[in-house]
Amino acid sequence: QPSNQPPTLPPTLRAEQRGAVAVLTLARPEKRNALDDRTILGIEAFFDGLGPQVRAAVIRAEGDHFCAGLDLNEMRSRDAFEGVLHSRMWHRVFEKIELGPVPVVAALSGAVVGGGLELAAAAHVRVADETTFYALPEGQRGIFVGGGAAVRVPRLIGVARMADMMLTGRRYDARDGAAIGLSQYVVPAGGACERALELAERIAGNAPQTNFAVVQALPRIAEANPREGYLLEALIASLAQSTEDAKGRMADFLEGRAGKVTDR
Ligand code: 1HE
Repeated sequence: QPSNQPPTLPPTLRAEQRGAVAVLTLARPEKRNALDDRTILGIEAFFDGLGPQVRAAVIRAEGDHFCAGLDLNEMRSRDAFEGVLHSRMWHRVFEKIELGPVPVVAALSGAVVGGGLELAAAAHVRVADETTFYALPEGQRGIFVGGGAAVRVPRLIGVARMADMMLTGRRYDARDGAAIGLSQYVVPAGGACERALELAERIAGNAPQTNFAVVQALPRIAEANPREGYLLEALIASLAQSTEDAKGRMADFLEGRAGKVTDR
């Protein structure tokens, strides 16, 4: 249950509030922000604890690398069933990002690999700086993705490109990654966080019913049978446009008080 008390986070994470934007920082640069269990559970606590004042979130990282993926030290000591439970824990936590209360922007740099790409893929908008590179080294380590990549990465780049990354160890740099859909933005080195915050502030200024529809409804509609998808789209569209908020925003435009799409 969200409360005004900030959640207790492990030392590998830091949270701060910037206006309506909640910022989560991966703070384990000495291990390239490798994700151990306490960090995954801390990410869950952060998203569970977002209060009603939060309208958007940013995930960023300290150091040169966004995230080196699963902490390989913890992997050695898991048996098969524990492995299933561990993977399901990642699924649960990353679903709280993807289908959580607010849109999430990820600020990427350096390595976005393995579980790091899985984490980034759960966000709604990815901003990569020019140092960013993507890889799925699971193929080289003799393992498989387990944090949702087999579902989310093909949505971004297709099965064939993901298979190539895993089979051949192919890396994509920031520009090629953006071209195939791994990020929506590429910015100069060191600029990802600032741009992510700008975008998050813009998102936070949207109508909450629109952000809700984009986060909760859009991915489900896109994957639904089209017959159900069109109906769900109609229901959500009607719900959004019948709010006082939407009526006010449309009147603002018609009466010359709101920006045009050419203004940005
Ligand atoms: C780690 C990890 C890690 C770094 N688990 N400790 N992910 C990988 O296979 C990627 C592994 N990492 C790398 O390829 C490189 O570390 C990087 C390209 C990300 C960065 O290179 P570099 O030269 O800047 O750093 P480094 O010297 O390799 O690493 C610095 C330290 O971080 C070092 O520890 P130290 O105690 O010797 O200083 C590394 O051991 C440690 N480190 N990455 C543990 N991943 C739910 S399924 C998901 C499956 C996966 O994610 S598999 C992919 C795992």
